[in-house]
Amino acid sequence: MISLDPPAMATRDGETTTSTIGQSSNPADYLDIGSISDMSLRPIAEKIAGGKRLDFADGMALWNSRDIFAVGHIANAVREAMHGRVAYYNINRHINYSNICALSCKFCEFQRKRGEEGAYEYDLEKVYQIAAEADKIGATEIHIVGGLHPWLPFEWYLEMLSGLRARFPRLHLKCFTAIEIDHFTKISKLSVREVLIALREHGLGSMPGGGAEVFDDRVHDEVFKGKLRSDGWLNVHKVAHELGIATNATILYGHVETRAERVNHLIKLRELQDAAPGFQTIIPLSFIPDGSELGHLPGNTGLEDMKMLAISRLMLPNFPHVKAFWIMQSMKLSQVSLNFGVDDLDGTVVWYDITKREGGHGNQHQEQDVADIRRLVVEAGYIPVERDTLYRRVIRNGQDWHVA
Ligand code: V47
Repeated sequence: MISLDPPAMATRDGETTTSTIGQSSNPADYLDIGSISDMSLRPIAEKIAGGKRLDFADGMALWNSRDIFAVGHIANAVREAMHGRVAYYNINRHINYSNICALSCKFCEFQRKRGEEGAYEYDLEKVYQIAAEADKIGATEIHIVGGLHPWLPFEWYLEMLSGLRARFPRLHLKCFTAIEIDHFTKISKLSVREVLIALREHGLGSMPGGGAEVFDDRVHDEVFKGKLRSDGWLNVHKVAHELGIATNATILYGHVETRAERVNHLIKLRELQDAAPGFQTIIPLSFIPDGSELGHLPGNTGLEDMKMLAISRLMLPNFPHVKAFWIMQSMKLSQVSLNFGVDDLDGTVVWYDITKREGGHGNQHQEQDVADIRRLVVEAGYIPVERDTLYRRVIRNGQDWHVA
């Protein structure tokens, strides 16, 4: 009989606590270095076995290797040491309250200008109605992000949070990317710290990792000029962590950035996590070209997706979790990614507007059934564990749930 308890829990500094069912928390115990035929990867495996961090050159060696199985094997040694055979998922609901955005990022198929066909904005009642549906079926989290709306005042966002908090006290509110927080500082004339404190007082539970894209000025100017630069994104998350607000991080890969720029992005995240811990999860987002201004680009292959997830696991030992967001990597590849360093499959999602297959004509109803998530996890040889936003185990009886 297998226990559903997480065998090893990662701490913020990347170390693991003792296993609850006697599994080792040492990556060396999961590595078979002799089986790695690509000799350029053996020193990397040795470093991992010795508990050492990888540097930029190691990151590039991983990208340059054609031995995808060895890359996965090394990443999985770290994943198994941190989480054993557990694979997390959550029951959540995304609300994209408006696609009206002051920015015009080339990769973004979601944004519309005021009055443009397809532009929309929800009123508060609509937000509450969606949250009510989620609460009714026993969701644990609402993930709320939107465009940089040019005329909604800061008070609207505060009212949205306090309205949700009052109506649905069980739901964790994971809301607003660093880009939106920066926008709120401009419309409220408050500092980042003051904005975050106000949001928290009104119900903000944690922050998602969106808007990071690629921390590089060249890529920034080519694809998302006008958006907050990397130092601004990192500062918002630093302040959030200092206030005790947990956040996530992303990287949007597979457009105009180089592999070296991806490795640098991961190193910047690792450095911030050292300086101001508070990141829970890295979510590598696979660029979907359909319908965007970069629609001529081919998008990522399956091998590139697997490598990106595995390399994220290896470059970020101080991040407790690596998440595959199945909307972008697909559910099938997300299942495979459990053997490439991934320990979290995100959630049921339900409606998602930001990316849709087939561009603007794709379906926004993108829902994953819990039974299917669990089946895919079990089939891959892992133990499905429902978590809440802060990675605490959820004990569930139908729509009723509580945190272990
Ligand atoms: O910030 C936009 C990205 C992000 C495209 O924190 C695109 O738990 C691919 O951040 N192809 C939003 N990606 C999604 C996001 C997220 C998702 C799931 C979980 C969490 C979390 C965060 O989507 C945006 C942007 O980086 N994005 N357009 C595109 N065409």
